[in-house]
Amino acid sequence: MGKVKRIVRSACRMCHGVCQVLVHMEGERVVRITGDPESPISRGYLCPKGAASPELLYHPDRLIYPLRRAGKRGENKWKRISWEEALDEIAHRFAAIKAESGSEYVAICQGTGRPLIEFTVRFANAFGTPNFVSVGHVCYLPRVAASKITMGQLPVTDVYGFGGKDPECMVIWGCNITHSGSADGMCGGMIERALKRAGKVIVVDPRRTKPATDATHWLQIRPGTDGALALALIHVIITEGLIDQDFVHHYTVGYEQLAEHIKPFTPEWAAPITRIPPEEIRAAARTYAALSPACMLWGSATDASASNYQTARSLLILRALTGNIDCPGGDVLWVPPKGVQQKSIFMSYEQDGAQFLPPDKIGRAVTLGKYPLERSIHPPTFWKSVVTGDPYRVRAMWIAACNPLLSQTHPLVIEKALRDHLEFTVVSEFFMTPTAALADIVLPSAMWLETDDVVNLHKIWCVLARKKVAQIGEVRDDREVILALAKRLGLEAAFPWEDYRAYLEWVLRDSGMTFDEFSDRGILQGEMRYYKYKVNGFDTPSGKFEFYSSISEALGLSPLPQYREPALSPLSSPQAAEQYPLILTTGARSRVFFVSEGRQIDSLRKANPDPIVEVHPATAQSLGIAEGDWVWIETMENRIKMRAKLFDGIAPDVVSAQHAWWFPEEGPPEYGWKRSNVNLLFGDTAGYDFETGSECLRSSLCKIYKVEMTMNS
Ligand SMILES: Nc1nc2c(c(=O)[nH]1)N[C@H]1C(S)=C(S)[C@@H](COP(=O)(O)OP(=O)(O)OC[C@H]3O[C@@H](n4cnc5c(=O)[nH]c(N)nc54)[C@H](O)[C@@H]3O)O[C@H]1N2
Ligand SMILES: Nc1nc2c(c(=O)[nH]1)N[C@H]1C(S)=C(S)[C@@H](COP(=O)(O)OP(=O)(O)OC[C@H]3O[C@@H](n4cnc5c(=O)[nH]c(N)nc54)[C@H](O)[C@@H]3O)O[C@H]1N2
Ligand code: SF4
Ligand SMILES: [Mo]
Repeated sequence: MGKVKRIVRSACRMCHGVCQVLVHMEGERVVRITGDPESPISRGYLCPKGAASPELLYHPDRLIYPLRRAGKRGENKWKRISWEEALDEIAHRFAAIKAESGSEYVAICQGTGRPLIEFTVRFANAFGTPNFVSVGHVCYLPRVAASKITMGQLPVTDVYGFGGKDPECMVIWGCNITHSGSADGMCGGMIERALKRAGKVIVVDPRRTKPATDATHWLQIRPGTDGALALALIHVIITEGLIDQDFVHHYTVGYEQLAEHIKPFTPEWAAPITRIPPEEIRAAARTYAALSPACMLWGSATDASASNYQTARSLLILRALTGNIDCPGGDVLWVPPKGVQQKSIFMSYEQDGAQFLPPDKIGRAVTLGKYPLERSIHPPTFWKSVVTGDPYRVRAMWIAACNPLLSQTHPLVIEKALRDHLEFTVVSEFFMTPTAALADIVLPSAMWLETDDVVNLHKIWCVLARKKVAQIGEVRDDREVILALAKRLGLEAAFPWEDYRAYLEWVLRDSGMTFDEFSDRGILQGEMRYYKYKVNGFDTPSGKFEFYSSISEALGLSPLPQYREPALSPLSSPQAAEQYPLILTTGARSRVFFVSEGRQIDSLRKANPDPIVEVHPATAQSLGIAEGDWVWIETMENRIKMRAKLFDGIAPDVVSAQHAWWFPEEGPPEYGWKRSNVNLLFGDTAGYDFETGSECLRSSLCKIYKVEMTMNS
């Protein structure tokens, strides 16, 4: 007799997670994932990563039991232990270090936003450690900080048509989610649809992306100079009188100062910096200002830059000058669904558990933080402190959902910290990774098909239901693990829930629904209201949109937007550029991999088998490089190997390299992580943005040359 077939509606999370999907089951087995055509948030969209979910679920290399190190660090000798043993040992070690040295001697590290963040941040706060290490300085948080400070909340592109209007003009600024699938709670499929409907499209990208090919204006910017372009656009809009008078007059402060400040930033000033001709800058500014509504989709390209906060402020100012804030088809402040606890730290500053931090630990005395806009600890600063012991040496660490050896800069320092200096490291993971290989305890985590959830990480106008349909080995949802650990450490005040299910019920408590009822509905939507600022003002000190930022000023930062040239560039360091004549941008997303993930998943790896660096054909020819050749990419810090892909949609002196490459098939201890890891190319030479600690991952200097095939190479 055949197995019973059924379909479960759920929500994918092979990336940050935004799409509603149908999980096709045969008996207890997940056989296929398809997009859910009835979903209002993703309307049937599915990318290759989502489709590969069953391959991850059933992958033979998955971690399925807790492991304790049995040999030397990195020797790949492990002993299977029970969850009880693992949790007892972790609790015992963390508590002992807290008693002996202080709670700040235990650090928590998490990578990009994933559901567990609502508990890792809370756990760090409850335990009392300020040392929460995250990649926020180069991803998303600079935009969140700029938005919070300038207008109270992060504006999001309104492409769903709730207000009865589609965007007439769309700006796609350093973002490529129609290719990668999704970011920041936006679905690439929905953007594709909106692009087709929009009259005009402006793309700001050094690479000719798909939307750039079809755009009204493609501004092929020199990497790292977005801040200059933004200032010039502001200049044109103000000097040509293209502003939305009503919005600017009634709902903003500091227009006079901005207009004065912006005078020198002409298109002629910006052209040699950005390499965009002044007339193109003017034309794009006029298009953006003339069409209404216009929205702007921004991405991580401006985050990993020398002045990310200032650039984000400029991009907010452009939206405000043109009156595109909180209007149908513009950039809106979503109204979340009623009755659902906003557990996302991006929505509610209370929910991150800050209230549990002991008052004496809020100050900066014991933190390793040093940047005024930092909400978590700057990774390069952190890892160096572990190696040098300056100002003190953290003793234990819990790395949950992060692969710092691949995703962070200074990986050789990180390796040394993990191998030689940390006394006790726990890693929660799906697979053994180069990072997990250096841990003392490895915990197996549940992937999305193995967990129930109320999904509202980046989703703003809706929450989605995710359903547990499978269970491999002894994997557990990370939040279940954190709850169990919190109990052992006496942190019930911060974690009052009996178990993970009780937590989900609490999240829905005021909605009048149980998790099962919610799960049947699949989605809960907020009721969108536009122009809320007309009634409530903006959540800023002045109650208005702040062109002139009072909070920036109070923090000692420039209250009006600025541009800073990256420290390594043909303009700022011409001598270095003689030796390293190419501009290197890294980390443009692969469609099939999520950062360092997916390299062991066959269907995905087939689509992108090797690490790729895009090179202009003329440059390749002059260097004797052919399509598919292995080349060295060398910076002042190090060199790595990738395969050249010839692409005439990039400037001749710019190359774009994929990030986070390792080779699971090569096995422990290193899994080939030192061969093609782009983050080996970044060190201290470029310095850090003094406001956020950001690193210029999108604009550095390099040279490339062909790998001579010898026996050793
Ligand atoms: N050079 C360069 N470096 C970059 C970037 C760049 O553009 N250029 N981008 C930066 C950006 S924007 C980001 S956000 C960071 C991302 O950095 P990371 O977050 O470290 O990246 P990932 O490789 O996606 O995730 C790390 C690990 O988390 C595991 N994982 C996934 N989901 C879960 C889960 O639910 N539980 C647990 N326990 N583990 C899970 C995966 O198996 C993976 O090994 O990288 C940054 N690094
Ligand atoms: N498939 C897939 N999806 C992902 C991820 C993934 O790894 N794979 N990662 C997730 C994460 S953590 C993030 S943060 C988001 C990031 O997603 P996005 O914000 O879309 O960022 P990227 O794809 O990294 O880069 C977008 C564009 O920026 C361009 N770019 C490079 N340098 C510059 C520059 O200096 N200025 C400008 N204006 N543009 C530049 C690149 O050419 C690229 O086309 O995606 C998320 N979604
Ligand atoms: S974009 Fe993300 S949520 Fe959507 S199908 Fe792809 S991996 Fe899943
Ligand atoms: Mo990110």
